Amino acid sequence: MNKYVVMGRPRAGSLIAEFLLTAANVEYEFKNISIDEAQQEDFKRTSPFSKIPVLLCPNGQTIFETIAIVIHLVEKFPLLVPQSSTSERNLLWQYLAMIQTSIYAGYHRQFYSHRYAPKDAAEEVGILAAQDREVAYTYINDNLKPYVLGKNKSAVDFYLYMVTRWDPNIDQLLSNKRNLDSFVALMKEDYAVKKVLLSHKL
Ligand SMILES: N[C@@H](CCC(=O)N[C@@H](CS)C(=O)NCC(=O)O)C(=O)O
Repeated sequence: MNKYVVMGRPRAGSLIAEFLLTAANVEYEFKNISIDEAQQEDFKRTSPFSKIPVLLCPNGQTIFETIAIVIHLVEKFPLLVPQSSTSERNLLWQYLAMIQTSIYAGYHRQFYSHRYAPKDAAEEVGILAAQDREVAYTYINDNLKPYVLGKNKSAVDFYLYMVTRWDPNIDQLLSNKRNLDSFVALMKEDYAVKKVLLSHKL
């Protein structure tokens, strides 16, 4: 059988696909896509905004957009999530959506502010994005027990851990968020996290 191929870059959003495949004990290949390669017409036919991650499935289908990749993987490998039609499952989707729109996209709005507003307003866009992120992180921190869905680790924990890795000032972020601080420490010890980060020498 063909293997999954995760197209991405070592520190980037492709980590979530690698964490989930590793947690599900599924072999995959990692294909590095440089910024230049992502701009090529060939890659744009697969991912129109030149973004990674892209997941190439064993049947040849490619999937872009992180949330779509996560949904594909949790449907394929149900051990990564609570059963369907449970209240935990509803919370899984809620937190995935929240992390995607407020935190993941928030980092993007801050680090690439010039893409979202004219020069004279770009800095303000970054500040607003950072404020939104703080609201999301504070809410998540208040509800962590010790994982996002309670006592059982699930796919959304890997997602949350991945985005915290991008914070420009992680010490400051965690300084007033005790639960999030403990969560990050727990996730650093996770088997899949350690294996994937080691594979990239991170
Ligand atoms: N909505 C996309 C966003 C993906 C994204 O922003 N990827 C970043 C790397 S983590 C990227 O490719 N950035 C290059 C660029 O924006 O040109 C998703 O969720 O997959």
